[in-house]
Amino acid sequence: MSDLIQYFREKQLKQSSEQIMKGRCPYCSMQCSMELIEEHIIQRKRFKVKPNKQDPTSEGRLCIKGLQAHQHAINGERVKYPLYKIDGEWVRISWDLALEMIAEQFSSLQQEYGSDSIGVYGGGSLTNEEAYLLGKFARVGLKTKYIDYNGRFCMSAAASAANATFGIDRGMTNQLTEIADAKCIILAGTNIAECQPTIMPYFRKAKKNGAFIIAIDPRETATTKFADLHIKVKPGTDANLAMGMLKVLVDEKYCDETFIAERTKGFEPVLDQVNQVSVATIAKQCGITSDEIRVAARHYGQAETGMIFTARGVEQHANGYQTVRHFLNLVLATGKIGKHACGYGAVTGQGNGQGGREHGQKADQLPGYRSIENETDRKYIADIWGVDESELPRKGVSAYELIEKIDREEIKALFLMGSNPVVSSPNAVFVEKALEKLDFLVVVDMFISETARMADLILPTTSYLEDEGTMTNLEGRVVYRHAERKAPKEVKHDWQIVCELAKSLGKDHYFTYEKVEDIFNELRQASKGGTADYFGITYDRVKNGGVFWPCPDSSHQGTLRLFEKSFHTTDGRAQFHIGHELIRSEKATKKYPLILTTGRLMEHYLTGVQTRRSQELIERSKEPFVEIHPQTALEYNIENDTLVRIESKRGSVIVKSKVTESIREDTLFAPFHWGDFQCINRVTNPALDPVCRMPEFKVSSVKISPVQPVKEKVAQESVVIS
Ligand SMILES: Nc1nc2c(c(=O)[nH]1)N[C@H]1C(S)=C(S)[C@@H](COP(=O)(O)OP(=O)(O)OC[C@H]3O[C@@H](n4cnc5c(=O)[nH]c(N)nc54)[C@H](O)[C@@H]3O)O[C@H]1N2
Ligand SMILES: Nc1nc2c(c(=O)[nH]1)N[C@H]1C(S)=C(S)[C@@H](COP(=O)(O)OP(=O)(O)OC[C@H]3O[C@@H](n4cnc5c(=O)[nH]c(N)nc54)[C@H](O)[C@@H]3O)O[C@H]1N2
Ligand code: SF4
Ligand SMILES: [Mo]
Repeated sequence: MSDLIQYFREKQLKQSSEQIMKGRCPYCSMQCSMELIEEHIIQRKRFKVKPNKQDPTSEGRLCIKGLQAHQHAINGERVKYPLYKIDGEWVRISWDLALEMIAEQFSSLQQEYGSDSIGVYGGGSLTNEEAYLLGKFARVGLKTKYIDYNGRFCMSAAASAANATFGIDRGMTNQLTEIADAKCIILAGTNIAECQPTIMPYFRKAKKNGAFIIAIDPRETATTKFADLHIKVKPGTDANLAMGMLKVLVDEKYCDETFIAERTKGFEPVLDQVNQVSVATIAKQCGITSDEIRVAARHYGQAETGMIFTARGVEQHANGYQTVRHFLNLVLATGKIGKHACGYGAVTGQGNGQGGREHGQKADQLPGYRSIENETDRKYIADIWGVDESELPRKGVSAYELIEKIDREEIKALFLMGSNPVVSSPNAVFVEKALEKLDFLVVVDMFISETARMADLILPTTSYLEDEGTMTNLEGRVVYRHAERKAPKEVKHDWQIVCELAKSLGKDHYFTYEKVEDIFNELRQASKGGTADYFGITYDRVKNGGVFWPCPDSSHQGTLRLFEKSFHTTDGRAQFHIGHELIRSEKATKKYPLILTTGRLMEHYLTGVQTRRSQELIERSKEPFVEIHPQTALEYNIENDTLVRIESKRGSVIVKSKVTESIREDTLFAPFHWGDFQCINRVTNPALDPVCRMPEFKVSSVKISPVQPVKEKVAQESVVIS
């Protein structure tokens, strides 16, 4: 018997293997790194995930999503070869045929309707190299001006506000380690505890050191529970709140006059504006008390050091640009910037939400944060790319407007890489109908997402464990992503797909890279001298803990803290903002009496394509819901944990109710991680910010009603008939 056991043990050992890999979480902007141990025991695979203690940003932490991220990468539903749709059925085809087909379709459409008849849509999960390449491919490979990406729905308000105020858009002005010494911290519309969980210890340290923490959110979250003061603001009124706080700072003399005089401009008109507002009126507009505004302003004004963070809660509005600028007025008025533990942070969302917005995926942008409308910038990039400046297209339109152009049949084909707009765009019913009008839709993804389902052709791409490159995290630190797992045999990297497609379009001479580092080296050159200057950042340097941009040469240590001496504007001064026109496109009406806001849950990531394929995560959070206050639930006859219909003038969804006192009475909240009839974006509002074109994801006027069980409904109807 023991011989037999011994025999099987030896056999098992022979068939077992272990691979140790370095990796970096594919999800949020913390970009936590890890070590993965993949064990093969006979036929079974087992993963162990260990955080990387040396990671300077995560400091050796991983959240629940990072610990489970491999589950989607090894999921059996991964697309493993190109798929072509014939009569509604997916058919496996070869790469050669797939690429030939795209080239043929794109070329013939362009011949008939012009270069701009093809659109390109990218994403903030792509590496810096891939985001750069996609921008170049649109302008040089396809010569279309229509490229934009999902970051339009994410960072555009904060980015445009920071550019206008400071002359540069790097999400955080300081390193995370400085948070510990900030004595007052304002968290405006940011749920860091659930959206960047591994950041929390930085804030816990600050609290331990005596910081006063203020959270502004219409509902209670793990973040507001951690704060000392929770201002339960009415959605869409944050700009007013910030203006009220500025009034208190001015009236009670908390402004730093020397800083204002020496380092800023435009304060006088702001003073005039502040003198015209009343804290009591603002409190009423925001659905809060005057005291809350005063307490918050005094704490921030009195504190020696302080930081303000904003995220999508205050940014995803048709007045998102203005709202962020009003918060930046607070930073400038108190001079709390450019010094230790003083600064601003737009908490970047996606894994490469920072780098993805710097190197050319945006409609109006060239690499290095250059402008596609600036003649010098155009010439510089045209030279790097080896084309004539006159050949470069001009600026295109934002993501939602691109979909509107598809609806108007001005754009005939779309090349989509790294996004799921059928679920993530506002007014999703319209978006789906628009995409149906395309002559040809190509989707590059790991899975058949809700959008990929509509494609003519799906090209399979590699996952975070397989695709090497650099990412720029929420601090502005450029980091290296190892890719040590072998990709499934027929699956290609996004950058390879772009290069091969360029080749089939006869443009291969512009895309001659042997390895991904070659693309990064071209990006370095292209960004040289630009606002987002990566020239001094090399693969050797990023492999060693990462480098903060701007980094103009290889002897530069990288810019850890921005604005110590001057701002990035032409005269070096930061610009105050005035603005009375606080657009809120939808108000509660008789027909749609409630305000719906949307956001995230800890367990899921964006449209859920990846996290809904993780056993562990879906078990923790199976289905969507809507948070509703008990008083409101009573009014609309809604019981806890029952099906309800949420309806706006655009569409409706059915989700479960979650009756909770943690939300304002006039507000509903729903996560957006699910598709089809549970996709909350069927209801949301596509009103766009006039400056940055951010949609109003956080304010939609809606009504809510219980969905009666079918039996009950039939019984009721039969009574009516008889
Ligand atoms: N678990 C998880 N983490 C993520 C993501 C994810 O999908 N899941 N996504 C990543 C990405 S791409 C992003 S952009 C970030 C987003 O990170 P956050 O912006 O922090 O996330 P949200 O949940 O969209 O919004 C934050 C909070 O804003 C509140 N809010 C809603 N409307 C308003 C308003 O009008 N005013 C104010 N003051 N607050 C309001 C919501 O109640 C919510 O608690 O998270 C990143 N991290
Ligand atoms: N109602 C509401 N809607 C929102 C928001 C909100 O707060 N409320 N937030 C908005 C925000 S901030 C964001 S960032 C967007 C995000 O919205 P989307 O861009 O739709 O986000 P994802 O779910 O990440 O979709 C990415 C798709 O690309 C695939 N993918 C992942 N990594 C890669 C890769 O490396 N290469 C390729 N080719 N494919 C990849 C995934 O499988 C998935 O199908 O949603 C926006 N929509
Ligand atoms: S989801 Fe964000 S916080 Fe969590 S492990 Fe991944 S990168 Fe880190
Ligand atoms: Mo985002």
